This record gives sequence, structure tokens and C-alpha cells, in this order.
Amino acid sequence: MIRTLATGLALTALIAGGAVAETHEVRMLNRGDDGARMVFEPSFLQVEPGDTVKFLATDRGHNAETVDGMIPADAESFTGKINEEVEVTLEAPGLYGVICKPHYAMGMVMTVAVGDVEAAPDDFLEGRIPRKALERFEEQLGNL
Ligand SMILES: [Cu+2]
Repeated sequence: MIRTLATGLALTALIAGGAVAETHEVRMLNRGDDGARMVFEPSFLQVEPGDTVKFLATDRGHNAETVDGMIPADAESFTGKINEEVEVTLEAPGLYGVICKPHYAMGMVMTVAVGDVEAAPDDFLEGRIPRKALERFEEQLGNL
């Protein structure tokens, strides 16, 4: 009885402290709900450090991977395989640019903000980014 009560209190404290990591699902789609072609849905996520993002291979032919220069300096990059679900836990706070390699030129990109990100780093969009992808990244950054 005492042990049960203690466990219950500890769990409550964890939840109240926001220490329970969440999993966020992102679908990789040929066509989004709004009709746009080749999209991650949602295309912008705000998560907490330690949260997991799961990229679902809802439609075929997609992958999810980070772009060099578009993740926090102390973050680990990841590269998902085409047609496979990939699950990543994002510990380092900051902004992550994620693309689908086969459809990068068609603008299949998304942005994940980990922790409180108020603005994109100055060099976030400095690399070689296809025009359509750049447009969508800029739109996504409008959520910050
Ligand atoms: Cu794709």
C-alpha cells in the first residue's frame, strides 16, 4: 500500500515536471490533405528535448534525413531508409531541417524545433537548397 502510494506520487511528479517524453508521428505522403504534392505531414513540429519523432512510410518512395548544416551543432544527424519507418529521439535543442532525398527538389522538407526556438540560426538557409524546398522551409520557419 505504501509502496503503491509512493510510486503514484513519483509518477505524478514526473508528469507535472514535463519529464515524460512524447512521440510525435509524421506521415510521408505523395499528396497532403491540402492537395500539395510530396509532403511531410505535419511539416512543422515543436517538441521538447528527449521527445521522439516517428516518420511513417505512409506512401511509398520516401525517406527522412537531416541536412548538413541544418541541425544544432551538438546534434546527431540521421538518415532513414526509403520505404522504412524511422524513429529518432531528439535531445539537442535547436532547429532541425529534415528532407526526403528523392523529393528534395520538389520541396519535400520539414522543420522540427526542439525546445524553445525563437528564430532560425542566421546560416540555417545558407546551403544549397532547391527553390521549392527553400519556399517551404521559409513558410515553416514562420511558425517560430
Ligand atoms: Cu519523398
